[in-house]
Amino acid sequence: MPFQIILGDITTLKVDAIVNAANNSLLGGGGVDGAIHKAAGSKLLEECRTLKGCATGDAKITKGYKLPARYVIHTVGPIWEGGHKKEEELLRSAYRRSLEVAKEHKLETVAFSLISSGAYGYPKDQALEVAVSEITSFLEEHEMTVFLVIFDRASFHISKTMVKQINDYVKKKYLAAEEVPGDSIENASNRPTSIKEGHRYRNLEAERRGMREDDKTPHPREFIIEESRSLEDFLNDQEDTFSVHLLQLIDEKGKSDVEVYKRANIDRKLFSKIRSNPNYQPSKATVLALAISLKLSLRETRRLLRRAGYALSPASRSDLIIEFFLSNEIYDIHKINEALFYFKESLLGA
Ligand code: AR6
Repeated sequence: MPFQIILGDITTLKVDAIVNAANNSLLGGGGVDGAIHKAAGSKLLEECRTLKGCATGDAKITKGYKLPARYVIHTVGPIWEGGHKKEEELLRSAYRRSLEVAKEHKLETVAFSLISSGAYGYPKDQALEVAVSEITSFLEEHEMTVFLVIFDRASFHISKTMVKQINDYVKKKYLAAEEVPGDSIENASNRPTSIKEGHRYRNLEAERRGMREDDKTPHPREFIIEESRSLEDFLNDQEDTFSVHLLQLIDEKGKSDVEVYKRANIDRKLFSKIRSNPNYQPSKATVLALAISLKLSLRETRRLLRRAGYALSPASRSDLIIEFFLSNEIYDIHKINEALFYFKESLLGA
């Protein structure tokens, strides 16, 4: 995966470079800066002294000394002063400059701490948003593997509204799967799920029965129609392999390969394996990442999953979280991965 959010201590990572949240003097401090200097040993401070400080929003590189990482990129994020002192611009610049320095040194794996989100007081959810958007937009143009290292899960924040919406959705779907008499979990996962999707099926039925479109009366036929279609799909699905079906979808959607693997957060090598091997067996996480990248509907996603021998289950919280995003047509893999990380589920991608 070109971009990954991981939990851990940045000083233990064996990568080409770790990015330090330093101050303008570059002479060490508390937080992650203190931890990095402690783990690297006094030679790091000696080299930092030769650098003559660093402006806020800029980045400078040193060797890693006793660290498992070969280099340390020292960047200085802004101190949060309420949001009207160009904090966002400066924080974006800190990420961008660090990545540019990494590129200049031909580094392939870089791990960032969440700059400014500790002693410098930048609100953690906003700091995360800036980090993800700057790193991922850089990765659209460059090949590199970038980790965003979260030190403790409790300090990982995503929007409260999003958390509530996901919780409500998961609860509703999970209970629905349990409550319908004679209904199996499998059938429940084939029902219309989002407001939009449910509405489309209701409209279909309303039309068939000569009713008004806004008639909200639930009708059992909705489910029967969906189920019988699924059987048809199932039989059709026996014809092509996952890879063949995926390539067809890419053509139909008019996307380029690069667009598809970048938006799926999977690396180029993996994508070319899938492309060149018609019998390639992907992981479920890869299939879902590709479905999101192609902006497939829930129904299309289920078909693609089936080609690879998988299904979405209403008994799996991770599947329901992904379903929440698909049914609401939110096709940003990084947003989905942030939510999965928040809920302690595995991330999508390779
Ligand atoms: N690994 C990964 N992340 C860590 C680690 C670690 N070992 N330790 C802390 N963090 P901060 P800032 C996280 O305060 O806000 C220093 O004194 C931490 O949970 O280190 O940019 C400098 O010298 C938080 O999310 O950096 C500056 O004076 C994130 O790293 C000032 O602090 C950043 O927190 C910079 O403040």
